[in-house]
Amino acid sequence: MHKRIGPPVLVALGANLPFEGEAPSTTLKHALQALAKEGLTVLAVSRFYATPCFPAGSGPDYVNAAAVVSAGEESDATSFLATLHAVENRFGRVRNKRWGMRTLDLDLLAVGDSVLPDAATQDSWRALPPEAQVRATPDRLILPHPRLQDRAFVLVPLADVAPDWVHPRTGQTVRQMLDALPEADRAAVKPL
Ligand code: A4P
Ligand code: MG
Repeated sequence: MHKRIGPPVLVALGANLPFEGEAPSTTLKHALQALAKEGLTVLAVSRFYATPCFPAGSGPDYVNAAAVVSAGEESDATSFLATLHAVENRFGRVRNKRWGMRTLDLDLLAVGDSVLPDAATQDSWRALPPEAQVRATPDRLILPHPRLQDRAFVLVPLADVAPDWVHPRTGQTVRQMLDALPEADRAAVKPL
């Protein structure tokens, strides 16, 4: 019997604090193994990158990476996010401050070309001005991840594994989104 692959699921990984004495890059490797144990098939993993903390000066540098995973037929976006949160918790993630330092952050960037909860809501989160981004935290899953197109620390790793993925609302590929960022942002993301 054929196992259906389902839509590609794009995941961003980040960490900027050690967990149980292990460096962030080790935590990311273990997190990828944990996703596989949760039944996800890890199809591709980007290089690992050292990236300056955003907002600037708010903590140590991050290690960031991206992965393409598949859940076969079990491709419900909400259960993906629950799986990511379960793995974050296992690696010591404490949610105290939004955009705060963390031992592990797993964000769901996209599930194929799904737009959630609907196009108008995704558009309004994507268009949020920077001042409002700091204050507003979504209380439900937004797909694609609303800040995906803004961040070199997401797009540079993602371009390793899914350069031709097309944003379902803007029509831009990962490569095009990356090219639209300031050169200084791209240059600050360095392979480990
Ligand atoms: N949520 C809605 N949509 C999504 C989605 N597509 N993926 C909800 C993940 N979560 C989503 O997330 C806050 C709320 O957003 C949750 O209730 C979730 O259901 P969170 O993971 O609890 O909190 P967070 O991680 O602090 O917020 P967020 O928005 O994920 O933070 P960011 O935007 O990921 O920023 N600098 C560098 N260099 N590298 C980094 O990786 N990461 C952050 C975190 C800040 N600075 C960084 C990095
Ligand atoms: Mg997060």
